[in-house]
Amino acid sequence: MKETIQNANFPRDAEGHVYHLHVKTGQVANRILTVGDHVRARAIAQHLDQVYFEHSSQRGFLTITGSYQGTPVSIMAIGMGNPMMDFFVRETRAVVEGDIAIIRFGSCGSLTQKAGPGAVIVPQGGYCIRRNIDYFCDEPMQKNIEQQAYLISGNFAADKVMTEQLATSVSKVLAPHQLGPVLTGGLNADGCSFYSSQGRLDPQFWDDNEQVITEALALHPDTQSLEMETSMLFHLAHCSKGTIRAAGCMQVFADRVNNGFISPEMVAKLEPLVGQAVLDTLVQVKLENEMQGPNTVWA
Ligand code: R1P
Ligand code: URA
Repeated sequence: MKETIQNANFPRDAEGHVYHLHVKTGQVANRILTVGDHVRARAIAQHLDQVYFEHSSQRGFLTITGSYQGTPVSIMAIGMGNPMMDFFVRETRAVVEGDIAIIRFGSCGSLTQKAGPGAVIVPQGGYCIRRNIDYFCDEPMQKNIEQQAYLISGNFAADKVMTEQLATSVSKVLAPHQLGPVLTGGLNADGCSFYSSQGRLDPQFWDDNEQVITEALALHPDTQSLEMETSMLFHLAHCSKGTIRAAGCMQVFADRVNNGFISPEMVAKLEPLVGQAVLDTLVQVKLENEMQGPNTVWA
């Protein structure tokens, strides 16, 4: 850490940079495409007309802000898992004035025969599957908390209008290339782990997860995808007091039904196209009090 931080409740440096993303007001746009990995972010950034600002933080968050078809957008790589989504959403909310639209473009495992490797899923909502560590604890502190190894939450809806526009845009860019299919109308599940809570069996650990996918499907029969951030995004948008709208899409990397995995060649074809569709969708979203025009000093 290089800077002096004054506020222990919501840490920022003297210039107003938030602690983990290391961005300040004027460096992040109201329309944000977020991904897990830096390579995907940079591939999609090729679509920008110009780049105003770029920063890779000490904690691994990459922010690229520029314009797409004349509209300010940010592309942000945040790493993996619900905590990284929490850092990203809260610290972004702290530095952006006005409403925010966020679309996550990730990769996922598929739970449906209809979506093999290379399919794209646009979920209408999502929930979380969290490992209940008290189940594995010799001395749990709360009564009865130890009974289930995995806790399956209720559903959080994605923004309906953005989700419909996103599904239309993704279908439109993929159709000429005979890529897809694009699946809509189902749910995403965020696992707190790529392994245990996504039902991957690992003989090196005590996980009791043989039934976790069956249990999730019994509660949420429309589940199509398993990944690690999108449901948390929907949850935080739900708790943002109406200031954040969110949608998501994911390319199927792991076919959990037939045990297949996507090829690097397919990823190279799919990512720039889906990224373009996400940007096309983001610039259509109607937002209140957006920072743009002569009053915003970018970067
Ligand atoms: C696991 O391999 C990672 O891939 C998925 C999961 O959500 C998790 O972050 O998303 P990304 O491809 O965006 O990282
Ligand atoms: N990302 C995940 O979280 N799970 C998968 O199976 C594939 C990508």
